[in-house]
Amino acid sequence: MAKKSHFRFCFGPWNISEGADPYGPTTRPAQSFDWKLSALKKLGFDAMMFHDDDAVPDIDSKSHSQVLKEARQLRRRLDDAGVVAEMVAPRLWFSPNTIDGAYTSNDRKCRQYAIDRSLQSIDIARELGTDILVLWLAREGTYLRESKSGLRSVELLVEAFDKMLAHDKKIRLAIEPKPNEPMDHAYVPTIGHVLAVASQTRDPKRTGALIESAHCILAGLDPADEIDFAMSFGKLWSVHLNDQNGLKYDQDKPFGSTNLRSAFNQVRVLMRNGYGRNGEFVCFDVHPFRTTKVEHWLAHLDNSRRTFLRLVEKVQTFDEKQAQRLIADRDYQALDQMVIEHLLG
Ligand code: XLS
Ligand code: MG
Repeated sequence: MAKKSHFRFCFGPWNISEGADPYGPTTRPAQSFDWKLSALKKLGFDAMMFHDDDAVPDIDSKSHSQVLKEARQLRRRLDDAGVVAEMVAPRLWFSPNTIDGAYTSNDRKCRQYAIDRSLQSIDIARELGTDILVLWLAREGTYLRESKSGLRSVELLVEAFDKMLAHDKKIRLAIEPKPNEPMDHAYVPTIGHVLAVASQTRDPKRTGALIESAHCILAGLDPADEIDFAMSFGKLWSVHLNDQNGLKYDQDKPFGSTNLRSAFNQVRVLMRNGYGRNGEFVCFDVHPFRTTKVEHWLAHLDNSRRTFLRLVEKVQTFDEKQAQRLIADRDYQALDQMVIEHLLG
């Protein structure tokens, strides 16, 4: 019997997506925010993540005071539903102002737009009661390297982060690295890059990381090792667990869908390092397959959580003593088979 798990779970409204891809339109009709919120409750999740314009739709057409008013209204809806806001993330990849990047755009006015929008997202986060600002640096990179200077881009990133850290003494920046897509090459592709940039900011203690499994795989790295690395610096403040079949477009598959052993190792390091003990949530950044029918629309979220909890049991029942004996004997062949049979059993 598994011991009760302390983990709390989360997803974002964009994870109930409609099936559009670059080659075809949506395959499911859009659902309202209220429908998504009640779906989250029904599935037994505890928190929701928000882009700034998930929290306040059409954000660029509204005044700052109107944005904050709507954020406060959202907070009341969340409180009534008993749901926590896990984070807010400025969506800096849709606007005409972010075509050439946001903080690293070559156009000063566009850089200012990105900073203003980020500072406003911090104000939204405060209204929603979260101290985490997630920064997926979507367009901070290039299609061709000659178009920007990498050194100058790091300076611009640090300047932007410093402004955010100065804007609110409590906010923590959780940078979500990804090596490519939409860009050819991104400037902050891995957790090592995140921590290096964090060390240059005015408050490295408040600058940390969010790890997404698929993004690690796209960088050719092992998500469990990336988790261990971030946690050895006390810097893992959120995770986007999902899966990815090799070096392809960003797939956001259900957790464990492609590589169950990798998923087991991710859960194992999270448990070993006490993830969640300081209030961190387990978030799934997963999408339904395009083929998914409306009646099966939430299965990818429910399944990711089920798989995670099954793997918690697998970690709890893994024979650590036997593993240690095999390690001491340097019998890694037997250790390999032991892991396989444990997962099959
Ligand atoms: C995209 C990212 C995105 C962030 C949130 O690849 O995973 O969904 O998690 O801004
Ligand atoms: Mg993500």
